Amino acid sequence: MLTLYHAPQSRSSRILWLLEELQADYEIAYVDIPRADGSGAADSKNPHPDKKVPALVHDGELITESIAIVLYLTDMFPEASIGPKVGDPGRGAYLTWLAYYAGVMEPVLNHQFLDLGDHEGLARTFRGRREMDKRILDALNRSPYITGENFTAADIIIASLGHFIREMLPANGVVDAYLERCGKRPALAIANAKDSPPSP
Ligand SMILES: N[C@@H](CCC(=O)N[C@@H](CS)C(=O)NCC(=O)O)C(=O)O
Repeated sequence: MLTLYHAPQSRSSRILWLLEELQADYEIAYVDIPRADGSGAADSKNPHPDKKVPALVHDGELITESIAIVLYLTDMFPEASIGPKVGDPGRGAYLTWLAYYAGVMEPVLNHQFLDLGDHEGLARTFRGRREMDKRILDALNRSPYITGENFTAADIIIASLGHFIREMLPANGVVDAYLERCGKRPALAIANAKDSPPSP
């Protein structure tokens, strides 16, 4: 059994989208989290060690960190063909974009949106927004999806950023078209309908 610990309109929303793409049999455990506006609170029901979302439990095993969850799930459902397997063409690009998101895009975007200023050490480690935008534009000018010709779970991660806050991705028509293309996925509409707890 798969259980997603989920808080609406958060980083776990993209895992909901992924589970729908995979046509997985899963249940949602809605949990509360502290929100930036001061509402919400840590939820004792949440098994995440930091009480964050997403958290996934599979037959008693806990998986945290969005990218670990993405890889765990696409490896678990290879028939959905949205995560190239070991030995498949495109596996390298898939791993690269997932790791680039967690290791570079998250820090660069957080730094920018929290207005933390420039530091030479940050540029050395992560580069910056200009380089990040170029990587994304180079990829999307080459092909319709971030890793190539086919939609993968890496698109769920990257497109979700732009669906949530458009300014997180480069201001460019190629990206607008990409967000529209990904936004039309039927699985996303199903996930969006589940993105809030059922009314009591
Ligand atoms: N690196 C983590 C980040 C998870 C995260 O920060 N989630 C936010 C929601 S968008 C959260 O749970 N915040 C609650 C808190 O900080 O206590 C991942 O990608 O899974």
